Order: sequence, then C-alpha cells, then structure tokens
Amino acid sequence: MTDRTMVEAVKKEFKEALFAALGRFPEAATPNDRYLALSLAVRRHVMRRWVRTGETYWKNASRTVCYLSAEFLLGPHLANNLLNLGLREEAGQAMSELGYDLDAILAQEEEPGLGNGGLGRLAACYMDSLATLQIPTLGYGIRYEFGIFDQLIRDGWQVEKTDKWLALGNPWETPRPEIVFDVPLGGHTEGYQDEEGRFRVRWVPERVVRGVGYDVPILGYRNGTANLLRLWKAEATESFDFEAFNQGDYWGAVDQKVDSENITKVLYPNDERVRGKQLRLEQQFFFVSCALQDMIRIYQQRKKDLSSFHEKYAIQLNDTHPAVGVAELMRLLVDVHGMGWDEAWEITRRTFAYTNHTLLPEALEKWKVEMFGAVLPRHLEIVYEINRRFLDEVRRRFPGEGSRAARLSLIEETGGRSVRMAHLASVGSHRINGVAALHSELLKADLLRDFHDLWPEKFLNVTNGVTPRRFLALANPRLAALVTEAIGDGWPKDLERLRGLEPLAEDGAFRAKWRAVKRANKADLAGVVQARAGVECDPDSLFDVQVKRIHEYKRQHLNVLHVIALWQRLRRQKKAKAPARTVLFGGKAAPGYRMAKLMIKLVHSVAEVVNADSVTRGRLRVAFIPDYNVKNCMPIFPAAELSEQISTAGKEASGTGNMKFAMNGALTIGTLDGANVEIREAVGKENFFLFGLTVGEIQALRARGYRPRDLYEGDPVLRDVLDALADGALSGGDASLFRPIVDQLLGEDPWLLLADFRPYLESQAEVERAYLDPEHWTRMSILNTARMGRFSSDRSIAEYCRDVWRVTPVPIEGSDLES
Ligand code: NBG
Repeated sequence: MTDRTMVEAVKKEFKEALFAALGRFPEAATPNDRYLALSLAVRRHVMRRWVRTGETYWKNASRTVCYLSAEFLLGPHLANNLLNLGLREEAGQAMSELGYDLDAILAQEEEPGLGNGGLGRLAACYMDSLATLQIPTLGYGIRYEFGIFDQLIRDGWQVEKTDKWLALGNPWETPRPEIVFDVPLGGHTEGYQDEEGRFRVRWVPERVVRGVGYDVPILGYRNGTANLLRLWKAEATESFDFEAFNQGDYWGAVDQKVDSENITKVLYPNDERVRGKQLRLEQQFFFVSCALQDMIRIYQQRKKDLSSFHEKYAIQLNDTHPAVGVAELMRLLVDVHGMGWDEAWEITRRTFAYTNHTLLPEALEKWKVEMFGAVLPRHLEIVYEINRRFLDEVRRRFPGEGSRAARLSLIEETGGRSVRMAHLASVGSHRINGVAALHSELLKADLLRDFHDLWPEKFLNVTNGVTPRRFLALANPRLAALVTEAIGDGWPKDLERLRGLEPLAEDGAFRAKWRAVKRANKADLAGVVQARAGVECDPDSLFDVQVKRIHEYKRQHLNVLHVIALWQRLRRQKKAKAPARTVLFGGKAAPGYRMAKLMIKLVHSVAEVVNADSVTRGRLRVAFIPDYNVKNCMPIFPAAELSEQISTAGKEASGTGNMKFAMNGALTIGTLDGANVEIREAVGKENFFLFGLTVGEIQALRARGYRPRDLYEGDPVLRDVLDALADGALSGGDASLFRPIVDQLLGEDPWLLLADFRPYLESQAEVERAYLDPEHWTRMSILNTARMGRFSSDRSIAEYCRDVWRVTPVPIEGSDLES
C-alpha cells in the first residue's frame, strides 16, 4: 500500500531539489538531473536517520566497531536506500505522477566501484548488516577518484576504460573539509629528550599529505539506523608551496600538489595478486593513519587519557591492507601521546582483530624493508621493536627451536628482506579468523600454523555471508514477492525464516509459481545478454552461469573445456538427450594478468564457433556478459539455474557469489572448496552437484606425482577437446593463440583441470538428467533458497559481535518509521 502523504512529499522534495539544488526547470532536466533530484529528495530521509543515529551513539558513548578496509564495493545507492527506507513504491508512484519512470532514473546511477571483487563486496555487505543489527560502526576506507576499471570487449579481448564514477556528481557523499588530518611520509627519525627527561623519538617526514573525510551514510533495514562510512581523499597540505612559488618554481609547487593527490587517485585493480608498489603502501598507510587519528579525535572529545581506547573501539582489519595500523597506533600512542610501550602494546593488541581472506602465496602482502623504511621510517623501527619482543617470547616458549623464530618473524630474511604483513596483523591482534570453515582449518594447519601453536585461543572461523536485502529483495523482486506471499515479510531481516518454504517444495501449485518467476527472470536476462553481448539466448534453456573475477584458480577454463566437450558430443549425437543450455560468463581480469585475459578471449572464441554452428543451434549457446559489477550482477543471480563454483579445492577462501546464486534458487555445481562445503551441508547433498578432488586428495596426488599428460592420452573426450584448442579449430585456424593454455594443462597443470575434468563432465551429465525433470529440479531449487538462511551477512556479523568485538546493539531513540 502506498502512503499518499509520502508520495506527495517525494514529489515536492523532488521538485524542490531540481529547482534549489540543481537550478533546473523540468523541461530542461536531463536524466542525470532527475537522478540527482530524486537522490537529494531521498537523502533528506536518510539524513534525518543519520543525525539521530549520531546523536544516540554520542549520548550513549557507545562501544564502536571500526571496520578498516581498502575496498568497499558498495553498488548503486538509490534503489538500496529506497528499499531500506521502505519508500520504493512511493518513489515509483511519485515519479510516474510526474511523468517519469523510476527504473530509468535508477539506471542512471554510476556505482562507486571502490573494490575489486569478493573482499570489497563483503565489506559492503558487512556495513549493511552492521546497520541492520544496529551496531555502532565507523567504516573507514579510501575515496578513490577512479574505482575498478570499466571492461570493454574488443574482438573478444578485454580492454580497460577508466571509471569516472564522480564525473556527474555524487549525491551520497558529504565532504567534511573540517575533518582533516596530516599524514607524514618519508624522511627520517631522530631521538630527543622530552621535558620530563624521557627518551622519545620524533619522525621528521619528507612530505605531508592531507586527508579529507567524505562521509557516506549506510542505512539499516527499516530500523532508523544510519551508520557512517568515512572515505578519505588525499590533498596537498597547501595548494601552493609559497616558497617554491616565490622562487619562481611554479611547476615544482604544482607537482607537489599533484603528487599528494595521486595517493587516492586510483584503485589497484589486482584481485588476489600484490606487487610491492610504493604507492599502494602509501595508500594503505594514508587511510589507516587518517582513520586512527579520527578515532583518537572522537575519543578525546570526552576523555583525554587514552588508556581505555580498546574499550571504546574494536578495530577489524579486513585482510592485511590496513595491517600497518598496528604500527601506526603504536606510533600515535607512544610518540605523539607519550604513552609507555607496554601499555600501548596492550591497548593495541586488545583493539585489533584480523580477518585473513586468502591462502594464495601471490596474494600475501610483503614489503621490501628498504622501501618500507623509505616511506615509513618510524614504522620500520616500531616493527623491529615489536618483532624483537615477540621473538624473545617465542624463544622462551620454544627454547632451542631457532627455525621456529625464523618462520614466525615479522621479517622474511630470504630473497631480500621483507616485512610480512600477515605476521604483523597476527601479532597485533587478539583474534584471527578465516572466512569459511575449511579456510579457517587450512589457516591453522598451514599458513598460520606456527601462530596457532603459539596462541590457539586467538583463532576462530566466521563464515562469510551476503546481504539478503540487496541480493534477494532488491535483485529479485518477483521471487521476493512470492516468498513474502508464502511466509510473510519478516525474512529480509531474519533469513532463517526462509525455512518456512521447505514444505512448499512439495506443493505443485507453488512449484509452478516458482518456475514462472524463474522463467520471467530468465527472459529479462536474455534481453540483457542480447543487448550487451549481442547473443540471442532461449529463456527455456538451462541457464548455466559463472560470474566472478577471472583467475586460473577459479577455473573458468575448466568450464570452457566442458562447453567444448558438450558441443562436440551434440555434433556427434544429433539425438542426444540433453537439455538446451546457455552458458554465461562474466568477470574482469587484472589488466596485467595475461593468462586471465587469454581466458576471456577463449570464452569469446568458443562462443563464436558454437553460436554459429547450425548443427547445434537451439541446443547450446555461449555468451560473455561484459563489465560484471554490482549493478550489472542484479539481473544475473535471479535468472541463474546452475551456479558454477569450480575452483581447485583449497584455493577459494570462501566465495560469496556461491551464496548469492543459491539464495536465488540456483543449484550449485562445485568442488569441496571455501563455503561450498557449508552450502552443501546446509542445502543437503542431494541438492548440490559435487565433483572433484578434495584438499587431501590433491596433496596425495601431488606427493605421488601428478602427470596430466597421462590423463590426456587415456581419455578420448579430453583429447578431442584439447586438440580442438591446439589445432586452431576454435581460433580461426590460428594454432598459436591458445597454446599457452594447452601447454600449461599438458605441462604442470597447476590448477588440476585435467584431474578434475572427467568427474566434472560426469557431474554435468547428472545436471542434465536432473534438469530434464522440471518438478524435481524445482523442488531442489526451492530447498536451496529455503536452507540458505545462515548465509545472510546478518549471521556473520552477529558472530563477529559476539566472539570478536563484544558489542551489543544500540537501538535509535525515537526511531519510529515516520520520516
Ligand atoms: C577473497 C577470497 C574469496 C572470499 C573473499 C571475501 C581476497 C584476497 N580474498 O574467496 O578469494 O569470498 O575474499 O572473504 O580477495
């Protein structure tokens, strides 16, 4: 039921914004003007909650979670805010009465792509859940001027285009020109005696950059809470260096300004791969220093003495990107605020907790000692001092085990000395967690084994989750309506209620409705694929989808091997009993990752050949949906029927796309990796297509000696597939194009595609059989959704609150739903 007064209010506020904020009359307004005007109208309602929330936290002096993350992949704000405010209907009505289309206005928004993939999106889901659970929170991150690049496809290859997300204005941020902090960089340190005769150290930086806060409100779901995400932008301390100016060095002065602003210019587009680039270390230090100075500022509004800092704040390190914060808090407490080392260390350790998001060696951050010391000379000294005390403790606990101290050291001594950020984070935190049960076990057994020997009580698991508001209620309005009709409207904030759908899996009429929803969503996605990829696909075919960053360990190329095998089989057996299938891919490759870019080309080449083949027409289609991001994923999850989660076991820390698919009723074909393990347990193994080697089997195979070429020689299907790749049949006769892939698979095959190829094919054959029985498939689909309650990010956040942060909800005073 739309609220008439609210419709009128939105119309009035919209017109007012168009006039007063944008200076436009309706006939002159562009689509972007309409988007801005509606956003400003909605912002009033957000602001009211934001101010009240701030007031409540202030009055209660609430314990606060500080979520530090170099990435927040928020996705478009307007539609999500309308959903959380409960104003979607009213806004739609208001726009239509003014002669506009709400969907067209929503489509205008450029998303803030301030993250790469799962890690950044997880941070955004967690901010959403923290607000929904009414936990006092400060999110801190970086306001990149250019977020993750836009992906274009030319001739089947990825081309990167800069993401100018701020070009048309951003109505969701409030700049705080008075919340600014100086961030020193470079230079040297010197000792001195303070007034009390104590030895102190002073950092004499080479340059100073200024951080300015930009605030973004994060709404809870219909509860009056709006938390704060504060993103830092780097500026020059003076826009002109007057001395240089007076000496006639105008360009030198401008250079310095440009240099400073560079720090927050662009997001590093590498997912799970780090290069020891100085600018990246500067970015990390910059935002963490601003965040910690801000926390101290807020704390000291009430109390000068910092001895209970850890009682006021619980800081979460989202991977090691903010781990330099451990050394920075020590510097601020000891050097700037004059606290003794031991007390400062106690506070630091009790404040921080660390989440690890990967076991991949190429993703573990290390900084060469020389570079670290050149950028952060004082922090290098602090790291050395932390390490000296830490290794003393290690030697006391494990006397005579010299190699243990070397393994645990914050400094890696081989191949040029480096600072190991995962070690700094582990030593400086009182809790360390992985992001899925399997991943947390592997952390303890492998990557952080020595730390686990030392402090088993620090370790825990918190399995990731995703917000059902954005990924179910907003993305899939048809399914949301059906679910609400069946079990009421409480599920978006209590996802376990989806269990109420279980009995309906046996209800034929309900199944028919469920199928109708999926069919309509597939028709929508078919339209998108046609428009964006130029490929026509049949909404009655099986929609088989793999969308995520392109990476060898995620094995999009294994999926392609299956597509080729299926195509060859359909050509051979014209009457094969297989459902028509549409295989969809999407995802970005890091610009410098050649193999990943070749994998994108591979998908396009195979698609071109398969889609043009009259023999298999109507039975198999392949398409790559360009520019996968939060906005573009919205029509994908609701339409998917088969979710491809096929990483090499032990490599995907958790995965979160796997959860978004299953929540929307897709069945998973997957390995025992990351959260797949727990998803399978939750939905029931009979409702999940499992294949592939386990972590243990892979270890055993490697120990025996893995020989992929033997598999090739022993399997005619595999041979045909790889031969087609090698002889140019899929690349217009160019036999060299996919050579690197074929050579890798027949050589080392580091991601074990050939070992998993047969089992994958067999599992895909089971998928075919299951899909040919629509009633059976629909039952499984309903049960998947019904049993995904525990993968709400609300459950994850509740666990962090209880086991890591020890915080409790603070309801907002006077927060009825009136606006
Ligand atoms: C990623 C993992 C994913 C996981 C997300 C969120 C990094 C370093 N890690 O499996 O690869 O779902 O983090 O935890 O990006």
